[in-house]
Amino acid sequence: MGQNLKNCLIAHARELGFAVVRVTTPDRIGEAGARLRAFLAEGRHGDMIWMETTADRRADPRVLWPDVRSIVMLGFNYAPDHDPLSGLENPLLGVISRYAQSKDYHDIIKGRLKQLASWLAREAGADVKVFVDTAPLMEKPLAAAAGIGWQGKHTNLVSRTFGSWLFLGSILTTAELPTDEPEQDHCGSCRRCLDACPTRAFPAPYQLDARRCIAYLTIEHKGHIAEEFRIPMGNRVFGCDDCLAVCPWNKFARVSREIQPYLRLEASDAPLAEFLQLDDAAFRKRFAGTPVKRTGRDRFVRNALIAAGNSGQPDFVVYVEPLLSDPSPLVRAMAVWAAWRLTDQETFRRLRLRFAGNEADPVVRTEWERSPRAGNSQSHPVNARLTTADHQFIDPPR
Ligand code: B12
Ligand code: SF4
Ligand code: SF4
Repeated sequence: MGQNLKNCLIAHARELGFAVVRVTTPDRIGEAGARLRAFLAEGRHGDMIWMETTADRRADPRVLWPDVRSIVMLGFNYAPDHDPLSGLENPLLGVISRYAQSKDYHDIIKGRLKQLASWLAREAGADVKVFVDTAPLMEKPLAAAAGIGWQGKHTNLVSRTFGSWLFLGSILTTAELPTDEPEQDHCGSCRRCLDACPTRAFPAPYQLDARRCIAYLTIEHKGHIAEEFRIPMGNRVFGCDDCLAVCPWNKFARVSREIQPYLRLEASDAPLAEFLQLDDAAFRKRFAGTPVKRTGRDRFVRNALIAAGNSGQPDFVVYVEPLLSDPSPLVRAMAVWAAWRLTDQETFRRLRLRFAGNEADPVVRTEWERSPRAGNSQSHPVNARLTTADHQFIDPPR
C-alpha cells in the first residue's frame, strides 16, 4: 500500500511539473543542525537575524511539527537555455541572477505543492503541511537525505541529472511513506565553484560565509555595502550565479521547459542606464511578482550604482549625477562612489563642491572625503577579480 501510494505521488508530482520527488524522514539530517549552529555562532548569517531566531526549528523539523513522520522533497528544474554568466562581460548591463528572471519561484511552486499535498492528504488520510522556503526548514540537507542530490562544495544541492538548477520545496506529512536513500557526494577533487567566487565567500569547501556572498550583499543586506566587495561585485545587481554556473554537473542538466511560461523579460539582464533611472513607482511596476521586488528600489539602485562604478564608462556620470541628491543615503553614498570611480580629478572636485556641502549623512560625507582619483576608471574593467592593489583583504583559508 505504502509503495503504491508513493508511486502515485511521484506520478502526480511529475504531472504537476516537478522534476524529481523523493522521501525522507525528519530525523535524517545528521550533522546539519549542529553545523547551522556553528554557522550562526560565527556570525556568518550577517543581518539575517530570522535564521537565529528560528534555529531550533530549522535544526529539527520535529520541533516545527512534532507529528511529522515523512518529508516529501521536491525539485523544480529552472535550468537556463543560455550561459547565465554571459552578461558579466558587458559593462553596459546590470546582471540579474537566473532564479530572479521569472515570476517568484515561491509563487510558481506553492500552488503545485498545495495541489499535491491535498491529493496526498486525501489518499493517505493524513495531515500535511507545505513549504517552499517559507518555513524554518533546512531544505538542502533534507533534499540530500532524500537523495535528490548532494550538497556540493558551494553548499547548494547538486543533482546528477539537473546540475545546480533545482528549486526545492517540501511537504511534511503524518503519513509513513517508504523512504529513499541519500545521494553520495560526487564533488571529488573538483573545486571550480570555490575558485569562481568573486568575493571569496567560502572559508572552506562546503561552508559559506553569507556576509561575503554577493547574493546576500545585493538582496538581503539592508545597509551600505563595504568597499572591499564593490569591485568584485562587477555588474551583478541582484544575486549571483557564478558558483552554480561553473559546476561540471550542469552538463547533464536539461533546459527547463517548465520555467519558460514564467520568464519575465523585465527582470532579465538589462542596460544599467535603465536601472539607474528607476524611481520607486517604476521599480515596483517593472519587478512586480518577481523576486527582485524584495530589495525595494533604494537597495536595487545602490547595487546598480556599484555596477556603474565598475563599468569603466564615464558616460554613466549623466545617470549618476542626479542620484547624488537622492533622498536615500544608501543611494547617495554609492552615487558618490560611482562618481569617484568614473570621473577625473577636476570633475569629482566640481561635484563635491556642488553636493557635499548639503550632505548631512555621516556615511555619505565620508564617501565625499575621498581623494579624487588620478586618471579614470579604465584601469578597473568590469568584473576585475580582487587584487591586493585594490583592497586590503583578509584572505580566508582556502
Ligand atoms: C539563508 C539562505 C541563503 C543565504 C545563505 C546561503 C547558505 N549557503 O547558507 C544567501 C542569501 C547567501 C543565499 C544565497 C543563495 N541562495 Co539561498 N537560501 C537560504 C535558505 C533560506 C536557508 C539556507 C540555510 O539554512 N543556510 C544555513 C547553512 C548553515 O546551511 P547549509 O547551507 O545547508 O550549510 C551546510 C554546509 O555549510 C555544510 N557544512 C558546514 N560545515 C561543514 C563541514 C564539513 C566537513 C562538511 C562536509 C559540510 C559542512 O553543512 C551545513 C548544513 O547542511 C534556503 C531555503 C531553506 N529554507 O533552506 C535558500 C536556498 C538554499 N537558496 C537557494 C538559492 C537558489 C540561492 C542562490 C543560488 C540564489 C542566487 N542565485 O543568488 C544563492 C546561492 C549562494 C550559495 N553559494 O549558497 C535555494 C538552493 C537550491 C539548491 N539547489 O540548493 C534554496 C534551497 C531555496 C529554495 N527553496 O530553492 N541563500
Ligand atoms: S553566489 Fe556568487 S558570491 Fe555567493 S558564493 Fe556563489 S560565487 Fe560567491
Ligand atoms: S563545481 Fe565542483 S566542487 Fe563545486 S559543487 Fe560542482 S562538482 Fe562540487
